[in-house]
Amino acid sequence: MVSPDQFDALTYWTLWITAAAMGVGTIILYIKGRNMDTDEGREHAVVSIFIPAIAATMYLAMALGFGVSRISLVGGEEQLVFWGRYADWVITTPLLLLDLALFAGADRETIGTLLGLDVMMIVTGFFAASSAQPVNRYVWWAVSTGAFVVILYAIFTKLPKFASAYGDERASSLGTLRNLLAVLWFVYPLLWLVGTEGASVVPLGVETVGYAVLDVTAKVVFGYALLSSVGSLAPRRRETETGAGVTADD
Ligand code: RET
Repeated sequence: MVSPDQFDALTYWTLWITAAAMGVGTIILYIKGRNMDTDEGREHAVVSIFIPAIAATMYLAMALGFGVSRISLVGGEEQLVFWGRYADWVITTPLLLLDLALFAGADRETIGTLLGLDVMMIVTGFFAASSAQPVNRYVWWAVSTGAFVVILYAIFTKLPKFASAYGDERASSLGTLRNLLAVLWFVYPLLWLVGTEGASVVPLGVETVGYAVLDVTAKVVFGYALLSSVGSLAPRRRETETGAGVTADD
């Protein structure tokens, strides 16, 4: 835990504004989600709404200085670890991939593989950010990027095959959503490298703004686009009659 008065003004205010923006994003997706009139739509709404809600909590934690630690590097330099980001991402990035994979109609094996790789990517990214030995930071970065490359490979090669089985329209919407996700996600490891966790070419305030813009887009804009696509397509599954023959004990 650090005292937030140690942040520069840009970092401090960006954390607060993003916490509020994620709160607003949660409400927007909640309103959008309430209008989903299929089981499938409601399923996506639950997944999508939790994503900015979790981020709002973790941004609040960072703004209060709770989600941030200070470590000493082997060379004697001090390093801030914004572990709140990793706590956010380790839950929200698997949910984002789940949202996309469910949209494609992927099987459990593919969903499990994607989510497992994703957790590995974020956990090893956290090891990168927390390593005291500078060279080890890059070793972990490379391991994390390895997992990321396999995720990209899977969403570009496997998901389209599943989506095509449900028609051209779903396949084309999947392509658009997948490209949006891939472009946004691709920037994270690069920002990490140039930011204070890596080469420190970019100062903390700019890095914080960069992550904030990426996070809001990858969660709220992506979530809204996904729910809109779900709403405009025919459901993948046959709808069960609400509640018919189903009890809470089933
Ligand atoms: C790190 C650093 C180590 C290498 C790699 C990374 C990738 C992070 C990604 C994060 C995505 C976050 C999202 C948040 C949504 O709001 C951990 C930065 C590969 C891809 C989408």
